[in-house]
Amino acid sequence: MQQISLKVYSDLYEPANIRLKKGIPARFNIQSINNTGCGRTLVMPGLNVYKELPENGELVVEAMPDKVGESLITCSMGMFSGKVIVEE
Ligand SMILES: [Cu+2]
Repeated sequence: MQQISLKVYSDLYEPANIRLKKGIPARFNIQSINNTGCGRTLVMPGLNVYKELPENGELVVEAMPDKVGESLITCSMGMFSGKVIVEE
């Protein structure tokens, strides 16, 4: 299991770039911090993640990176950009 700590604010992700190994389940330990807008919807299309976050709070999301390449971390409208980079 790959463990990733991800902080989500209203309009940014920290870290903005997340590197994952292909084929190993990823557990995102997410901290949502003063997150009041559309950024409360966390979307990682490359990992099939679509999750509503609380304004403040913690949440665990698990996903399987099964395809090498880059995809976005973004809101429901595709506004804010982080990146998921899956490597062999
Ligand atoms: Cu948005």
